[in-house]
Amino acid sequence: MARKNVEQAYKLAREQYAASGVDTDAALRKLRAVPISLHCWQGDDVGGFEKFGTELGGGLAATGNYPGKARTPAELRADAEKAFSLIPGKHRFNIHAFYGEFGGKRVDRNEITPRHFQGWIDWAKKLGIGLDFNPTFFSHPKAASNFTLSNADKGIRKFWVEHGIACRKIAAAMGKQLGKTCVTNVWIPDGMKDIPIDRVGPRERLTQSLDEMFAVKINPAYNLDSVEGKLFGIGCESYTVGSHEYYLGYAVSRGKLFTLDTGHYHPTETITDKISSVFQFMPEILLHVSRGVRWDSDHVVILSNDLEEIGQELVRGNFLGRTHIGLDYFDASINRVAAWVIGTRNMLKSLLKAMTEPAKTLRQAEAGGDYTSRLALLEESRTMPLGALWDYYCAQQDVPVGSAWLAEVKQYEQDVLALRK
Ligand code: RNT
Ligand code: ZN
Repeated sequence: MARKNVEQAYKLAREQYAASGVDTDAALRKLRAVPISLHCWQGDDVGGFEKFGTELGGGLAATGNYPGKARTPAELRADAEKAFSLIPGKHRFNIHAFYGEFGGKRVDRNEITPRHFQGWIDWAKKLGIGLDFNPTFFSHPKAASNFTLSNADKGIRKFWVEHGIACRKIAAAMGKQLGKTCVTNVWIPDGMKDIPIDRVGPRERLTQSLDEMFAVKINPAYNLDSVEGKLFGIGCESYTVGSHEYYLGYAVSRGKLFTLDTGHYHPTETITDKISSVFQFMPEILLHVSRGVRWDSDHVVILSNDLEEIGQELVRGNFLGRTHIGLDYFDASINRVAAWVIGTRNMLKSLLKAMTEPAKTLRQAEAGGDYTSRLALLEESRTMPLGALWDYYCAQQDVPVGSAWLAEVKQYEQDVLALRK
């Protein structure tokens, strides 16, 4: 679309929003300040760069065989840069521990150091972005039993505690060198396919392991820890040690962040109503924005009602300053750069939509008991010209407007991805 048309459409839209008391210029400024953390693992189907020969485990499954996935850190970085260039604003990159640069050596998980991530840190510095981090408690021989931090075997438990500590030190190095706080997310696959007799023991051991892992003091300006619960995984349908209630309690009692993954609840349960609830008892949270479809918790994020409601809760509750927004999905059946771009652009659109709802009028209606107006105005606001604001924002941030980004991804596929054989 011609720049002139984008500007004209924005002007008309701005007037329309202003009529309902909404300042769209202010909304765009606000949106500019919200970083989204792009997850490295969409770029290579959660493969990582270790040479252990272990398949993706822990109940995680990336299905599809779209050609061109990144095979090296350099390729993954190039792909991520391509994605960043098609997304308005400044964002972050979220790295899993098994994406370190080990120089062809077999470095075990409890031996990794900031040195193995210096390439990522230097790259992030060059781009002026922050990094986030994750210990990798899966795709490893010592995770084959599906018990890591809650394992009954002392040696295995110790190994994973050491991994967790090593990761927190790496994260601190990232935060320190980049001058941007890193958030480390702890997710473990521990659980059982069939009905357990002992639900207590693993949970007691998990608490002990986490306490040991977090006993090492790290400056919160460099790294913050978060813990992520889950309902079930593939091959782990009957029991998950780190359940929602488990980690909520752990996070509150230990002063940790809590991760809400949108794909980790009952299929009809959303996280919308959880956000303002957990914020009563903790200063900050981490979101893993994903999309559950039947048994899979990790489809590419679309601009669904569910996503819009998350945006609304973050904006209405004034929670953006206390929320770290990360994406978490992996689709190997479509172009992986496109998967990042689609999900991130949708996350941003949901926030922009929330930032431009007629908040004052809606609140007044509710406070005055006029629920008729609340519902009527909310529904009318759905068809406001959000697209015109979004296009203008993209143009302003120098990224492709509308679907023009797709042509760039296709070109990149032809020039770069197709050569990866
Ligand atoms: C798994 C969790 C976890 C992972 C990543 C790869 O169900 O959502 O966040 O997706 O660590
Ligand atoms: Zn997650």
